[in-house]
Amino acid sequence: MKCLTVLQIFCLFLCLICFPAKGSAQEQRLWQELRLLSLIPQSYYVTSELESKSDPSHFGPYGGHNLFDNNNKSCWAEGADGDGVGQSIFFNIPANLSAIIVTNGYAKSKTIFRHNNRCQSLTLRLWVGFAISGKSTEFYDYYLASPFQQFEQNLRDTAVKQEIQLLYDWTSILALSAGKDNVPTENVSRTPTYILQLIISEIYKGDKYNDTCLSEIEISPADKLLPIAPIVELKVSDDQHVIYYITSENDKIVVSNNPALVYSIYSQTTDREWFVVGEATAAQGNGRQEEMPVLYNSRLKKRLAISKQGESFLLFHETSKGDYVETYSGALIPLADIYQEMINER
Ligand SMILES: [Ca+2]
Repeated sequence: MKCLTVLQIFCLFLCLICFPAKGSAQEQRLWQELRLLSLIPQSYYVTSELESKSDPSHFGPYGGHNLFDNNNKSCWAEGADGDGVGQSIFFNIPANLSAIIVTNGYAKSKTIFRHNNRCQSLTLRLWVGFAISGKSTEFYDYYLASPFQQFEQNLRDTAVKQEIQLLYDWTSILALSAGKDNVPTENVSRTPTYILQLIISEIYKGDKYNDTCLSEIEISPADKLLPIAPIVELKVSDDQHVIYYITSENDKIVVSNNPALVYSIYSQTTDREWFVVGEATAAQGNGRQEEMPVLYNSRLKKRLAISKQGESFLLFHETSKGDYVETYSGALIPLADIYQEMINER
């Protein structure tokens, strides 16, 4: 048996110094299971929430859904023991996303903002995930995911919106997604999902409660248009049984298809995300068919027959203060409230 000489040992040592990172980084990339509550338009998962409902079919008053409702009067409040440091939210984002906009604390009022903890610093960790085939349930989608890059971001102690630039190396991330590195390939979708995790790492102390809150997370509007193409036209099929829309990418998306009904569109918002349609039964009988005006959201593919006041919806009012739908008697209902109602109906 030949013994290693001092020179050989030295060379081996040099090799270990010079080439350790490349091989080991690939071998050490760990994949673990993550799950997101499957919701339109935003899937998410929170590690805890205040006054949590154990049943996933019901939202708690401070659940993660409040982060994506475009409403500062609702917030996610973590529900762990202590001040909330270490608690986090996961949500999916489009590839190449350059920024998110957050509203810190419980922004409902100045007093409520001060009463509760706010985020002083967040760790923003980007995961690359692949949906696990056949594992989705009614409520959750499961991913095999690996943390890719993370950075720390301080937040100002204010209820005003603040932008966080996402300083990720998307070129490398997209290369990874395309199959480099040891990406899992068995029993997972080939399409990558990008999941952003915000971890509370430091807090501003509330003067009354010890729960850390965050009111809103918005995907930067400029980026939002990338994955979700604008709606250019809302249409009813020639036989009047199908409502669909055409996107700027020329995709045809069916909102409702019901051979028992005939549809006619009464009114729509400028972005065509909301419309009122007259619904009548398709059965041919004697006499005139009554048409019922029904409010629809195109993206959610959901309908709301009558308002809380028990009246029909008719026209839209788009103002600088917000968008409203007018009821038959002239009451104006914020579309943001109806959107929340539709999201809550599971
Ligand atoms: Ca909110």
